[in-house]
Amino acid sequence: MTAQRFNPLKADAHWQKVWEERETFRARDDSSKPKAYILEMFPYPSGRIHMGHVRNYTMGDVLARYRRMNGFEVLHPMGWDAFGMPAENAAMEKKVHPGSWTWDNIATMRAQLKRLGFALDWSRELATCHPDYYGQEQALFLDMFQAGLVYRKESEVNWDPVDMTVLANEQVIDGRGWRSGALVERRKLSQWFLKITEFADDLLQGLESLDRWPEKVRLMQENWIGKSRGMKFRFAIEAEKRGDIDSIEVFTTRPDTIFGASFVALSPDHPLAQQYAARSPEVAEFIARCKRGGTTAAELETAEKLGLEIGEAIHPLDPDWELPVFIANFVLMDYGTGAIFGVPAHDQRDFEFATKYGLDIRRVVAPSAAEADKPVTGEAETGDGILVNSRFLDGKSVEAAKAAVIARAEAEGWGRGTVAWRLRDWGVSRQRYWGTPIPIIHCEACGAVPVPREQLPVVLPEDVSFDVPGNPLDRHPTWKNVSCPSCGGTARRETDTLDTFADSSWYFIRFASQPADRPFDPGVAAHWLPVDQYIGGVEHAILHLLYARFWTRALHHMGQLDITEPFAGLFTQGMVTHETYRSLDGRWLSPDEVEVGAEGIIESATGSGVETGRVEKMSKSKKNTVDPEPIVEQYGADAVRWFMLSDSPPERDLEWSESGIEGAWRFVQRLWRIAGSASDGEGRDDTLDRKLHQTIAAVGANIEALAFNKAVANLYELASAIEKAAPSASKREAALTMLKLVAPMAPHVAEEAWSALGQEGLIADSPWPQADPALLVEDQVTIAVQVNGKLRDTLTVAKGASKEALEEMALASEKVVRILEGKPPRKVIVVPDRLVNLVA
Ligand code: ANZ
Ligand code: ZN
Repeated sequence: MTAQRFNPLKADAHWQKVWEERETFRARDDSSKPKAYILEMFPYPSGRIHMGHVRNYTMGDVLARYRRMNGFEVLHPMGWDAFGMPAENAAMEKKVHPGSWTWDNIATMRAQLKRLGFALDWSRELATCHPDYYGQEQALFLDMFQAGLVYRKESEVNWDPVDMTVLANEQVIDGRGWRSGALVERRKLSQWFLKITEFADDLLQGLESLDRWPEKVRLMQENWIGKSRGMKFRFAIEAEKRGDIDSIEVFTTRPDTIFGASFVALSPDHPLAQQYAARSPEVAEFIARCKRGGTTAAELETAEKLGLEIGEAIHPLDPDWELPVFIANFVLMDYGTGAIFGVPAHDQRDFEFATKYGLDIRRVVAPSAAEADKPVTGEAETGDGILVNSRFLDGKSVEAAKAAVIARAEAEGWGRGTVAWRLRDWGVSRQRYWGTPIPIIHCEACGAVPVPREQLPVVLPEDVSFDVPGNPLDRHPTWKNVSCPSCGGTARRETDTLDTFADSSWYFIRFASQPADRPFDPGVAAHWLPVDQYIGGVEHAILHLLYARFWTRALHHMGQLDITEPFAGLFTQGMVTHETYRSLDGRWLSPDEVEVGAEGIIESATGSGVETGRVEKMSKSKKNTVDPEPIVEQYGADAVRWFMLSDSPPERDLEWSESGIEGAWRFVQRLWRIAGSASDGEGRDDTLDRKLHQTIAAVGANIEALAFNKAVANLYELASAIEKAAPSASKREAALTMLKLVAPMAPHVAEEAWSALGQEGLIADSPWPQADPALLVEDQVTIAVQVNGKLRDTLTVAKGASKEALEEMALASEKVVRILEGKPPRKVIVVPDRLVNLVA
């Protein structure tokens, strides 16, 4: 090797070109090798690649390259989750078309990813905003429509009266529109829904088979689906105040607490509440007041409890027991029956409500019968125990009491045991431009008519403007007004677009197979799926994964796929963090704006002191991001990749530091020097041979376990061992093999050194080295040889030597022979790998 230093600027570009020209990472559908599908969550093209992407894609890349070297045909694709609101916001702010903004970003980010040398099959690149993709999504939507998995229903949305637009929940901040600041209203709109609830049980059951998913993600999914067993029953309304309402049906998961009831409450959206409102302006005003706050479950959880008493109900187990009936803001309409009975002693929301309105707080569950009369104070008691103050239930366990109440209600006919799900059907309608148009045409005469297949894709019109608020599709005359495909009459195109989560619910199938004329080829998709290893952020642990699991099941249900679980293995990586800096007057400063001065960190522009803040997730708002691009230019792709893998376990946060990247750069240079020093030598070096083979085994096992930081540590040790060793055939072999072991992580320096050493072919194409099992055992141990408990000699033997062998060697020791004076010992005690004691 001639060059003293490894030059990443030259080498990176060279090898990236070679891989591209040779199509090294192209996945072949017809390969006879076993398949491995490695996928990282595809990025949103927001503008530039950030460190989180670099970390995520580096991990997937190591695994992909490793699997390839192990004889797998690897599918490792990349694409763009390209629809969504930021593009429309950019359109409004910067007066650019959302499409050109998005495509420019994709071009930038694609180049940035290529610069990192990822082993991706770029021939399969896709962008969800391309008609080739979303047109096929429209076809799948129509398949689901025909299979009865799609329906339309009136549903409430957040309406910004100033921007005249529907807002997502996260765009409502303290009840106001995030952009306009106007008080948000609730409006009813006809919206499209996908029937995810039809698969609720199956989505829950399926979690059990996902043994390569993090436990916490499975639990999050389980809670989101939220299966709860309970009971539905009716409270009769007291006759005098009844009007035309004679009973209220409630849902409970705690029928055991029925004797702890102190009130009944209706959701403000409950039809009965509306009936009361029609009769009473006071009720109508109260309902309007409830709706002014947010109405999501999370908002209600923290909002002040509000109630208005409207009547009296009769306890189903005691005709003389009357309970007040309220309309209460914390009762949701879309859960259970939209009505509850409140048990303040054992439910925190009910406790707060009862405290505010002076209602009874009666204990019905206690740790023991002796504590039956202990008051419940401070907060509700939700723990387990036995029933007290509960008539025929007294003394029963909670579970037994639940069963007893359900049995009695069913026998007497006033209630029944049920199952309730937290999971709601998936509302996919978005009143936005930059999304997949829903392929439906509305006709006065025929209703909702699917766009005929041969007319797909329904392409987004290009000539739109964002100068006026609202959805530009809604005011586009030629796009919107069409004739009915069924009767030919005047009709209008659906102007809602699909939630972008729909786009990411099947992209992994399209990566596996992307014919021009249909969404995918079932045979080819079946070959690649499921994804063997999926890697991404834990922020997608619920919705994205659930929707993708649902979509896969829907396709299975329609006979298009043979699997129900899309991701056999899931890994959620930690975040990339960085110190934060603030000027003395409180401005956040970016790492580029500060430098180390004589007396600590200073602001470069002003020279004044800087307060160093906490280490936090890199974010634009805290200005603690580090742009990967200049770092890659300065240190090269391998150093960046190496640092992303080396410093912390992949599931934990990684703190970006200048010293860390410098250390990685030095190690890349060291690899180069070690490779260069592997001159021809003679003879074997047993210690180095063992170290090498142990490293081969350890690096492989650690990559398989995604413990990349441990694999890196193994390689540091090997590097030191090689540097220390004297020239030998072993040393040369170790240096060459080390290049293969680092190739998945630092592929450019590995290729460059491999070729400089005159090796055949690409290292990326080389087989992964095999560890020799004979060299894996910890080589030698020192055995103490004692005579009558006194140390007389030591033996260096192979680890695991048999008792007989040890005894024989001890007796052959010259020193022992001398002490025993040739006589055989009376007794021999052998502790393998430790000692031999001879009793004379
Ligand atoms: C009586 C009771 C007593 C309750 C008690 C809880 C504790 P999970 O377990 O999450 O399914 N609930 C029912 N429908 C509701 C709605 N539409 N809006 C708000 N709350 C509702 O929650 C079920 C429990 O939440 C139900 O059981 C009901 O209160 C309440 F010690 O009934 B429970
Ligand atoms: Zn028609």
